[in-house]
Amino acid sequence: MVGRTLSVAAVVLFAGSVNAAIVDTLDFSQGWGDLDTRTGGSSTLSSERPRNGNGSLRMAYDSAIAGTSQAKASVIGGLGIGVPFGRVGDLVDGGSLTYDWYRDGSSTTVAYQFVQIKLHVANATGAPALLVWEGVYNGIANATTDAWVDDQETVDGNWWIRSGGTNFDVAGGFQSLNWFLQGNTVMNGGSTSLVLDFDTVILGIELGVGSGLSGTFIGYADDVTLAFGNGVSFNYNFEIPAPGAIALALLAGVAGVRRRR
Ligand SMILES: [Ca+2]
Ligand SMILES: [Ca+2]
Repeated sequence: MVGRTLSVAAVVLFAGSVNAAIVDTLDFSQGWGDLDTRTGGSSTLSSERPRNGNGSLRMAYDSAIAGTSQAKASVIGGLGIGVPFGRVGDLVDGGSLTYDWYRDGSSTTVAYQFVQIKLHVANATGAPALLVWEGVYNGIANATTDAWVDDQETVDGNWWIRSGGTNFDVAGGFQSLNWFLQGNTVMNGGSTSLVLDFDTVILGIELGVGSGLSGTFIGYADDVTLAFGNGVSFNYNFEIPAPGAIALALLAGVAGVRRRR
């Protein structure tokens, strides 16, 4: 119920606005931070494959360290605890969710793997679920390597849902966002997926790779754009801090140390 109240406030606050942000730290101070990167995996801001500036989000793992069932890198972005970006319905209705991705050719994991995108959502009762878009379920059997793929569109594709601790990535479970909003559910064993509705809101955007895959992976993502059909949009450009900013931060740190003495 709290989530629903906040959603109304947020829609009013951001109506018709374009919210573009540079993300050059993953400590959540700019909304983005580590969610579930595990031992043997890493999620960092990197200058190795810059995009729209001096950097991008680098995600990597090595299942020899992580273990195949654990190999994972994952970050999440949001507006704050319980503050929604907007309604999934307004995303489906003329909106778009895009990002740029890059798979390094040195990766040894299965050829369809690249950084994937997920939406953390809550239905009208506040119950949470995860909606997952993966290239392999959207006609990408072999990921492009050593080149950026620009503005990967996802909204019109196939998604699957995770709720109540169960992945519903089973036959019949790969559906449009609109199909889920209509209240349709998926069965997996004795579990049924959460019922979503047209008041379902987006609370977070996750970028990640893994788990469950063996081998090594190095990839990048950038230029995440969440645009609703009502004109509200959010854009995130992953960058590394400019040298001046690093120097200032170090000076501030030194000053802080001195003050504490
Ligand atoms: Ca960038
Ligand atoms: Ca782009």
